[in-house]
Amino acid sequence: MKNIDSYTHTRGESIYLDDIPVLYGTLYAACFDSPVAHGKLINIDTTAAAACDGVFRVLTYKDIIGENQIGGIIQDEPLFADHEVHFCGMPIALVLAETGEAARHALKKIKVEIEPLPVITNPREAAAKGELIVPPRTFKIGDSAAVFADCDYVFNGCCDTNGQEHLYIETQGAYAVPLENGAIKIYSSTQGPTAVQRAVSKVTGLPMHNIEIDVTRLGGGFGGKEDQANIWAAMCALATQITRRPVKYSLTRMEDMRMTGKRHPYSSDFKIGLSKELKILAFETTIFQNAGAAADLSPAVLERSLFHCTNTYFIPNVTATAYSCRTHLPPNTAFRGFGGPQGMFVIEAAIAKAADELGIDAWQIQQKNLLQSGDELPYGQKVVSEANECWNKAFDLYDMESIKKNVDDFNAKHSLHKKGIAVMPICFGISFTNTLMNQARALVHVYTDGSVVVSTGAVEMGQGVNTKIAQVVAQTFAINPAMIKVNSTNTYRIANTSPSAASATADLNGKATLIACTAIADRLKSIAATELNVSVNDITLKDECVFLNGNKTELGWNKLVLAAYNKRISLSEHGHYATPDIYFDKKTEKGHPFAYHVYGTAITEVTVDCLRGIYEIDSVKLVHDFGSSMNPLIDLGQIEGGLVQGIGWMTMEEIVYDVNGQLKSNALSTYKVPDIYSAPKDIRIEFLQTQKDNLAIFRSKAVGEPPLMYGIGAFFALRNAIKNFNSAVKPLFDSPMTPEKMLMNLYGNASAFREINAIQAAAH
Ligand code: LUZ
Ligand code: MOS
Repeated sequence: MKNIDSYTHTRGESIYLDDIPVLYGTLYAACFDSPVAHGKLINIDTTAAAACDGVFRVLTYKDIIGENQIGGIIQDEPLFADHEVHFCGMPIALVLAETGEAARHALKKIKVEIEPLPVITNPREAAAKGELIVPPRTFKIGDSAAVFADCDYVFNGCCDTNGQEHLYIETQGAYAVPLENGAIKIYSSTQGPTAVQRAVSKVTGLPMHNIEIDVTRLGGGFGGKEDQANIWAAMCALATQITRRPVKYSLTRMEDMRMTGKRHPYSSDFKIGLSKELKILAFETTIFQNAGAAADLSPAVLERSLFHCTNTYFIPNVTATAYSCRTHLPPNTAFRGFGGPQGMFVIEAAIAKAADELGIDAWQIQQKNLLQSGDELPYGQKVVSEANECWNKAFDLYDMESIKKNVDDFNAKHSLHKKGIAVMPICFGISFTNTLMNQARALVHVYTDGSVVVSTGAVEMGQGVNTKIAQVVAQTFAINPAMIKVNSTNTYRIANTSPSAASATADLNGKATLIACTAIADRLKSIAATELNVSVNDITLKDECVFLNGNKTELGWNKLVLAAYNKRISLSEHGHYATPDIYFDKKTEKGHPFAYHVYGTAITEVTVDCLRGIYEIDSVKLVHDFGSSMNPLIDLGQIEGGLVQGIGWMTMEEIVYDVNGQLKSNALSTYKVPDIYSAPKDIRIEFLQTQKDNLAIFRSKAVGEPPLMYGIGAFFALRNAIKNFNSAVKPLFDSPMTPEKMLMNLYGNASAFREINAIQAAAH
């Protein structure tokens, strides 16, 4: 089935937040944010701003009616700075004006007096000073310390991954509208309508039932709107509460890049022990997460890094410890993969290090340690593995032997261009790691003309979830998708939603939809049995008709629906789904947190111009474990998008904060994201079609996040190309591999780049 949004998308008619027609009297908001990363806030002077043309009012923390608090997991994040600022970009005041231009003009007239305090931007420095968001956590299986003594080879090292800007095409924003009796309706560009409702409730002091959140769709989320949409919605709601006027705030790109958190940068140490046969016997890692100035989702992200610290390998002895470190950067947040990619980079770096030292290809080690069904992960879950199936199929189908031979031949012939290859196998756990979040609801109404409307907690953000929801309805009722409308996500129709996140949205909301539709379909079948005077067991719904023992009857869908209505049978249902069989005990750090795992293997080939340091991703050829895809076109789109986003994170996207915590890469002129020219020249995607029973909707495995991690292969392929140019170089495990860093690696000693960076940072 074609994406139900493709018609309006291609015509530019799809409605995003900024397309909602504004009501008469709407005020436009703009936020004044801290120019300093850390300091005492002595004074805020808004008088000149308030006097500007078109300005209606300026709000600060003093105007908050409820609590000045928007922290989710931990209550450590004020909406507006009160006595201290903790990061550059921290909201301090909100200007409300008749136009957006007037509001932004007035921002320049706000004066703040801030007494600077010391700034920390490095997570290791924060940890050394005891600046932790939560106590460290350790996942442990076996006894790594003891086993290292028995290993034939032991290697250690360290690695770094940088942050990543979400760069959703639609920036953050909200539009609040006053309703009667003090209630407020908020249109929000959020992945988590209930999270917004809770934050607004706290800041306004209104009970949740007086706050309606409505989301038609987002122009991208990628995790950036899982929690951080709350801020702008809370600001607009507060402004509406105070002024009783509609208030809209749609951020400019630079406001968005400056004020919102990003993917967490990580810095990690590792130690890996292997046998002569290349079995990984022991692995230890200590990871330092750069959380930024407040918790946001960092503790949950940290947890997912630990869950993925052995990627798709069976390692019998593992000790992994993770620190969430408080720094003076904007609070970092969810980003596709949610700490999983950062955890997986560490084990891949450890394997590459071992391969370097042993003078072999990393894939010889990778292949020998792939998970088999029944293997236990460090957190106690035993897996149903497709790791070897994906790997073997990729090596056969794409003929790894000849890929390698072609690369070797090329490298022998060329001295200034070198190719490199890497294999990136993945294993990603599906479910929110916080078990309670794995629940969802759906509301289905069948109207007397036979048309159907469905509402769920799922937020459409371009990933195609609404199309999948419509497919569930169409399949269960056996009706044409044109008869189905997927309604906006609204907290009055669906309460207590989990955010659309963790790749689990179609699974959770699809299952709730299936439950609701099945209940209605069962009632309709009973009616049909009565009408036809037969047993209900002989009835099926097919082709918009009632079938009796496989034969079409005269009783069509519309007639059946009307018959049920005439008999006063409910044509509506509210379905509730909670993932069965999952649990996790944080005391022992053991359990079965994931409904299932998604596997895959990608082979990446790159060519480096060794004179200039620039490079091309020649191809990424992968085999992906889709289960039984319910929508191959949508799923292919997710694989391509995730892959390219992952490559961007690993190669060209470079977030730069200076030592004062100022974001230097604060616009698209200074922050480079992949475009069509930097995407792989050739992407091949092969389905590993499996019919195994799993908890996915229609056995169609979750596809949102897993493919991002194929992008990690690009880093290691580039690294291998460097070694093919200059075998004396041992490039650092320091992502992203920008062309600049590539050039330094090709010619320098490997640490020259770091030294230059340190000199540059000091000069800022
Ligand atoms: N969000 C969340 C997520 O709250 N919990 C998770 O486990 C998760 N995983 C991936 C992406 N978002
Ligand atoms: Mo996400 S990182 O699934 O919001």
